[in-house]
Amino acid sequence: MSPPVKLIGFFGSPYAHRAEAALCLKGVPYELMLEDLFNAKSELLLKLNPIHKKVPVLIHGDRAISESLVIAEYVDETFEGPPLLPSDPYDRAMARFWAHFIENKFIKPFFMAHWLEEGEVREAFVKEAKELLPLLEEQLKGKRFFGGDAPGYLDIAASMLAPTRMAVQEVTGVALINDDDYPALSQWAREYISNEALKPCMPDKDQLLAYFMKNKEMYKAGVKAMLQK
Ligand SMILES: N[C@@H](CCC(=O)N[C@@H](CS)C(=O)NCC(=O)O)C(=O)O
Repeated sequence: MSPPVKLIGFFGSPYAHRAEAALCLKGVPYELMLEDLFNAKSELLLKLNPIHKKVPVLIHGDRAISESLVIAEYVDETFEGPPLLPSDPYDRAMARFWAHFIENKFIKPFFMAHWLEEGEVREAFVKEAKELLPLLEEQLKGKRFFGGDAPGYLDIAASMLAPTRMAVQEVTGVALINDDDYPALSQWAREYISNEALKPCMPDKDQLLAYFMKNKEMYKAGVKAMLQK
């Protein structure tokens, strides 16, 4: 029997959602342990992720794994259930390539464009995001999900463009992803949030909206501070 699975997460964290999504898609039961990141981090989080001190952390028996995409791959390789990564080595490499693209090239300009105040700096990020978005749109051509007919590893990697992006878009009024410019990405996001297998771990839309509304100023200040580093 497989040891119990626990996940240290945080409501509103798109990274924690990735780990939950991997567990949900594989049909792995897990206990969610929510951190209060705005106050004190738990001793457990600090002990299990001493290097980054961030959520998510997956606990599988006496093992702990950090980093959302590393967790997704671990979950895929460890548990039975529908594969998250493609079986063909080239397709697998491509899924990892685009996940890397999202992580290291796309997320920053895209979310900076949402949270920054109007100005030249924001405009530069908007321009960059608009240059990159067609590349993701292209990946969805003729497919419901990045992974094909069902969500997989790349959908998990891109998942912050679904529930998180939709809430952030509503709170900031910035709509870079919209039906006119990016119909495939827009439709994908709707399919993602309403996917049956993902339902148990999909954050409640109103709660997510309330979370970003409440913390709007903190996010705005956070992105400004990131630029000054
Ligand atoms: N690269 C990490 C990022 C995780 C991350 O940034 N988590 C945030 C919550 S969304 C966190 O724990 N922040 C706490 C902190 O920065 O101290 C991953 O993919 O898991």
